[in-house]
Amino acid sequence: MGFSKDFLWGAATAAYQIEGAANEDGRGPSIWDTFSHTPGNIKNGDTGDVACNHYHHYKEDVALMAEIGLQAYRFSISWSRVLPEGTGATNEKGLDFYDRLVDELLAKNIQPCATLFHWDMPQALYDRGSWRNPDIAEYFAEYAGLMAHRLGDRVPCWITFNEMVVVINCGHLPGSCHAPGEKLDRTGALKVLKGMLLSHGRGVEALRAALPKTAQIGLAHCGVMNFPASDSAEDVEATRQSMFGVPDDNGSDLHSAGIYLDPVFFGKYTDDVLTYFGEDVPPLSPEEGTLISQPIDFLGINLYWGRCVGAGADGKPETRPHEPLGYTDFDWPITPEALYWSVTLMHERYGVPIMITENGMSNDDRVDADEKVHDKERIEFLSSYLRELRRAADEGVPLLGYMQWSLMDNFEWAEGCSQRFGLIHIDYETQKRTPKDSALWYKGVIESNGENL
Ligand code: IFM
Repeated sequence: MGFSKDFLWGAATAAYQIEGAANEDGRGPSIWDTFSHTPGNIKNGDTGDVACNHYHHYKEDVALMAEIGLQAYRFSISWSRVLPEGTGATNEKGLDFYDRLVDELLAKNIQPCATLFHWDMPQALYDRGSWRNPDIAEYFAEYAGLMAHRLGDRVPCWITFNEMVVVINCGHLPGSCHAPGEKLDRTGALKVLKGMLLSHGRGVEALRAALPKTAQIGLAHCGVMNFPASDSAEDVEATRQSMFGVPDDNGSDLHSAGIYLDPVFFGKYTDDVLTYFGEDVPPLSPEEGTLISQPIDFLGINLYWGRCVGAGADGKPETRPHEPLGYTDFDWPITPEALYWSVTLMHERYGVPIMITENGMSNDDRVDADEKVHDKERIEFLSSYLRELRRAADEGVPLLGYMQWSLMDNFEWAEGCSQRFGLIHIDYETQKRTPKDSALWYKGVIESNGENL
């Protein structure tokens, strides 16, 4: 069966990671500007001030996308570039940038897919209480409506939030290494999450009100994405529990999809979650549940690796030893089976079509004497994961597309520019772009619609 004929092959990026032009054309500061400029927060003192300078190189970048044969491009909008204070006065030059980017993509027959929030909250809104401000969902809806009115005639695919899991775990808990660098307890972090969930709900409402009926709206989730030690019903059930239930032997408190996605799809938490978190979890009224669980059209999954899980003697999930295919430059284990299982189990639970909104690896890529980048590790990585995705397609899981992370090397948050995830190599000194061997390989995959994997 393989991938459907309208399956979209693309690549993804995020505004703060690539755009640069941090202080140009009226853009307001975001929490990532503040965080990256605070000494000691980012490896080598890197910032996103320039990054890939995509703001100025976007035409060249779109031309490279077309050379690779991309059918879709997932990018994020910098909230503070279009609304410098997060609400109120708009910045015409910022809006104009996204207009031009979208037009350039369409001219090359590449479908745009816009993410509204990929972590760079306007600093002005953060200063007003951030996700704890009782008006935050209205501000988010204002932003969503603004972008939908501006780009909705040309952008058919929208994502509200990217990885709430990472926003909470890396930005708001002890040990946080991402902006805003808050160190809250569990109660505080769950309040932040509630603000994001309500904002997602109001955001979907605002998008629906402004977009054509054909628009596809989703959100992008990561978190625990495990795979069973065997195909036995017990191990598969234990894997389900590890992904959607309360923490298992190796899970940390705030990773389960049950905390993030159950409210989005069911408007409430399971009894297990309520019992486990007790009073730490802020209650959701029926009206709030209905708002948060506005129907959406797809679930985006960002998948890099997973844990091998089996059923313990009591049936509960336990982590099993597993030899990965290798490790990425980030030291993440290479576990392609996690892709098959995550899309299968996520679709089973939530029932909507799935889009892979991120998948890829960081690698120690260099431009060789022949002026090429021979990243055979990435080709091996991507083919092994894509074969697992095709297995899910063969079994009938509805899959909308695959957005490789990332189109180009970029500012990898706390790691600065040291981790290279791109299909395109960036020389940060000269801003020279060099498509890697994996880009050429991906072109062949796209042309064969994944048949040649
Ligand atoms: O670079 C990030 C991206 O912004 C969100 N998902 C994971 C990627 C790799 O760490």
